[in-house]
Amino acid sequence: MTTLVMGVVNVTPDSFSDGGRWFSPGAAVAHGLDLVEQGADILDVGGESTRPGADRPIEEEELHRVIPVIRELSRAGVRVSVDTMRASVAAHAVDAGAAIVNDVSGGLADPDMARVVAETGVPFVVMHWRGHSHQMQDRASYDDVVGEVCRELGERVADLAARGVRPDQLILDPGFGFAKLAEHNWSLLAHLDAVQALGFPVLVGTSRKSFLGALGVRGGGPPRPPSQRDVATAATTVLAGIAGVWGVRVHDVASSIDALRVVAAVQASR
Ligand code: PMM
Repeated sequence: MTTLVMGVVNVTPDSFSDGGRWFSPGAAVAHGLDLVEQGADILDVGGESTRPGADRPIEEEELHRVIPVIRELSRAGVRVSVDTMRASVAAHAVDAGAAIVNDVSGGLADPDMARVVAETGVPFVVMHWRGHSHQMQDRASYDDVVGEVCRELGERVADLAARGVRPDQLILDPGFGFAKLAEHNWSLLAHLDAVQALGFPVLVGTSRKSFLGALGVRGGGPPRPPSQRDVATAATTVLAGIAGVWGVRVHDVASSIDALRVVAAVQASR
């Protein structure tokens, strides 16, 4: 099984790495089609920035941002996921053609999300989450980050199953950068096998995150800007590919496609 590449289409004015670049529907669709051209298997369309401290858009604004883009990309034959914490947005997105719901809160932010996911029957990405962006970094405290993330994801699985979501709908994501310090992200990347051992497909979303920007920066200097984190991101894609995860969620699709080609070529030569 080869690892899938999910290209990020943020239709937001304020996402940490590309906020504002693809904010009009036309620009977002063109960018998405470009990512598909580069080899993306799935496009993840989101209308809410989750960077630390970001304000949430109201529901109407989120719908206004994502639905036209999802409709047009789906019509063009693209497999689209909707990146949302709102059940109503997920439901409208599936109506507009989205084939996957990606919820960074794993169904915790909106009590109605489990019902919508159960009723639509689409795959559901359950990310490890400990709270909204203004509070999450206060909750980045662990004795054993790998054990605790796995336990908390397991609790989400049990809760969603109890609300009628089929286990075969679930994809788990350890939530890089969400209530995590750099050391926590590195531990999770080193132990993807523990997350996989929960028995579900796993999605890895390290792309351009600040723990990568801190690499090689000495003496507390400023991190490298997101635009200079794609080589490090591709290196994490190699690790994810070797681990055999289901998918990686990335901004720069071309470099992750190449990274996975390297993994495939090495594996074919064993
Ligand atoms: N990260 C972001 C947004 N959505 N979804 C999943 N499943 N996993 C992630 O790690 C994830 C996500 C934040 O990054 P962005 O601002 O570049 O979209």
